[in-house]
Amino acid sequence: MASRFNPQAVDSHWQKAWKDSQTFAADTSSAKPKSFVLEMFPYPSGRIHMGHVRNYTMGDVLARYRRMTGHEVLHPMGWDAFGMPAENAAMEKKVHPGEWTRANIAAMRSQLKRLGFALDWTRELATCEPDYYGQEQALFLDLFAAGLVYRKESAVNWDPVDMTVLANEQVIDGKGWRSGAMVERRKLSQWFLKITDFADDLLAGLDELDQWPEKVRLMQENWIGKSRGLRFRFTLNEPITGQSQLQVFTTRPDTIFGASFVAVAPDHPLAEAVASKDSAAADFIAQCQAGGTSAADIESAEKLGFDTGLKAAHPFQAEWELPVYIANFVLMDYGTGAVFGVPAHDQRDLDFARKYGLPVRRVVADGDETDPDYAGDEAFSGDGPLVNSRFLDGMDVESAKSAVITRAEEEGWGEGTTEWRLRDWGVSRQRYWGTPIPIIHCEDCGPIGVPKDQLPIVLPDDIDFETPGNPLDRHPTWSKIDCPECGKAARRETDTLDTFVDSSWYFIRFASQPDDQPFDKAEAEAWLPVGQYIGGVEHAILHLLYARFVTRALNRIGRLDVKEPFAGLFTQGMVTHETYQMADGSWLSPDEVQRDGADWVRIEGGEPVKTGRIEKMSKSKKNVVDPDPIVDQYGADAVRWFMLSDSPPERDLEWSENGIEGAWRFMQRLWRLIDSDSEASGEDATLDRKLHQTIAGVSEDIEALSFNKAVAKIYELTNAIEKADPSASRDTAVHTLVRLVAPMAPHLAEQAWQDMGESGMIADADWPDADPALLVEDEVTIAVQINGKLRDTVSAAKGAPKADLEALALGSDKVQRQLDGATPKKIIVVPDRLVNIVA
Ligand code: ANZ
Ligand code: ZN
Repeated sequence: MASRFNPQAVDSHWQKAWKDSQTFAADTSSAKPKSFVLEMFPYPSGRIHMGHVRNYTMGDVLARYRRMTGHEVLHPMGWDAFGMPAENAAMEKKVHPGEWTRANIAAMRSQLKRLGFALDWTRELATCEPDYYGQEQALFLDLFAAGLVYRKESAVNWDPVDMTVLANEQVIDGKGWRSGAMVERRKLSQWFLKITDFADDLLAGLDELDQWPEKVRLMQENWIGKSRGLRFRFTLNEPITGQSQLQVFTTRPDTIFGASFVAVAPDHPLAEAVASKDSAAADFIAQCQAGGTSAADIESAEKLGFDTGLKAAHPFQAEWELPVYIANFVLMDYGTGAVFGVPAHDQRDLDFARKYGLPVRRVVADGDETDPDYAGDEAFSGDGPLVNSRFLDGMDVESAKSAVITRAEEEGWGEGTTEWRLRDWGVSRQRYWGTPIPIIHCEDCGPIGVPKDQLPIVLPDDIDFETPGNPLDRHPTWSKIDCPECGKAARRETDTLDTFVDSSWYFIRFASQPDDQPFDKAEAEAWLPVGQYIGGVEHAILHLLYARFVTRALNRIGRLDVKEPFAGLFTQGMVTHETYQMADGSWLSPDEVQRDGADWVRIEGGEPVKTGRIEKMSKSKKNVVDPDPIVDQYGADAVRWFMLSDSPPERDLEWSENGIEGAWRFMQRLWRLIDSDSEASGEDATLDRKLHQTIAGVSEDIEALSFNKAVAKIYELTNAIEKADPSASRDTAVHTLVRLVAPMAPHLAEQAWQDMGESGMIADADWPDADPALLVEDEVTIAVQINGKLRDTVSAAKGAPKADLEALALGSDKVQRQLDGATPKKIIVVPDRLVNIVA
């Protein structure tokens, strides 16, 4: 056995051995209990980064541990391969999105393979391949047939120069990212999935997800946003297009006596009616259409209004008239598209009221402050007793809400409602690199689903990326098709699906991937739900919600019995690194700098370098460390070890040269220890106990994903073995230690296992069992008190008789010094705990 661990030789040897024997291929027909371990699949951007390495290492440790504890494990990998970066690359580098994506996948796959992950590569999938997205089209058609897909007009970001629809992230400060033109809001007919049908169930289901972080459940709850509200009607002073009532929606009916205006959305029928007679109103509405469609764009835009001259009568006092505005911050597709404004208690309304000189009336007391005229510039949205509100005075906000709803219902001018923040999921994207929506538009038959025997609808390859806009729309022939029902010339849908659709069912396809359907029910259910899902907290809302929705939708149409896709969820912290900056503010990467005493300098040129904050690795700050050269230098196991050892997995991990070197040194220490296998005889009871406590502790820590704690226990055991004299116990401890580190440092463990003469691969070996008899401490610490004050502690055998403990306590030097010759009056002994001497 070589005395130095040489990962350059060992890593690739074992990676090949695992591959040749298909060690990690999951067998659905296995009788063992099944365990589905999944990390969020990566977007093929081109390179694996340290965040991936950390994420996949955690999942890998769990997957390998589960195998060793007798489970049949499914641990797959694939690629979330559609999306805009590929189209941007096509435009910038003149390379086809498919070519760019597939090259990236190849590069990242070989990077991942070098880390020795226990992955079932036979199930690898990429969402951009027809064998995946064709099955997604089949699922879409099933949901369409079940009435869970519909079409409606909805606003998009329109770039008037590039003549194209922009995604929200392509709108920067209200301007198109390429053209720099002011973006307009336009209406387009788009496809929606009925996630709101499941709002109640998605909310209720959160209660049962007890292996999810509380924080993520809360984020989902807020996103779904169930609230109680009131819809009610204001009577207008003059009817407009025959309507004398205007319906509004509020979640704060308690504030009704603080109302100072009513406002409608620019695309509300009332606004349109006013505009048809008043060109100033029409101009104002046109002005509102500029700017992005995202909630953030609307939130940050200046609050603008147009006074229609109409008046609305207060529901509790008809002579109290409120002006009716058209306002840019009111959205047509929320509530009723009309609101009443309460400036003292809503910041938006306050900004608006200050701008247009409207009254600001306080109706909820803020501590001692009850003055009806509010002069400040911060709205108070907290709780407090109602004031200046007639019959509501003195009530808290909740009771006042109920009181107003009750009155509205009794008097017939409004109804209490349950409102959801959750909207239906708009899945149409006017882009090329995505799943084509399998719909055909016929003038006579309307939109109809593509017959399933025509799937997959494959993306055309001959695409021109020179002109902006949706290439599918411009393609000369692709969209031309005859109507499958009447045979008339018709047109294919040229929108593609939001890439979140691709990632909302990939875990099912991992579990079962037949050629002729999206998945086989029984086979998928053999694995689902995913036992442990691991990924970044940036996906805590949308991805997880969409996956939960799609699973429920498949359940409703009878394709699956499970409803929740992920039983356990873990969100890991980020990998961070110090940043380095030159005097002129430009960033330097870690390999461009070096230490000079206590300072840092640029390697080339020697200029002084300022070290900046520790931040998430990012290209813009150049503080990225590429895994490849690190693996070259230290081997996969040291990298994996460092990823696990330094911080709790939910916290950020700071990448450091010292850290990786420490991990490397520990690999060498382990190796030397294994090399010291002595074939000695004799027992070492202390070491036996330490070993079994470590087995129990490491098992518990891995189950809880507390990898850093498991690592700390392995360090302790290693120290204990190093200090112990040769014995049979010591040899057992070394052999067992190899099994304990196998999930974390699998290459070293395989090599050691073989060199120690064990048979088979350690990946297939059993996890060691902890002997319960050795887990009990048989030494206890006894507190020795004099007159109730702690004076000393002594160790004694567990269960030692009272007389022995008394003798031990009196034998203590400290106790004798304190007693100073006095005879104790009484001695109280609590077995295994304490001795109190009364003097
Ligand atoms: C009066 C009021 C007083 C309101 C107050 C808030 C605070 P959430 O809770 O997020 O659901 N609103 C209603 N429909 C709207 C629309 N289409 N566009 C913009 N704003 C709209 O928000 C509900 C509140 O948002 C409603 O309650 C309404 O303003 C406003 F102190 O009514 B509130
Ligand atoms: Zn037709």
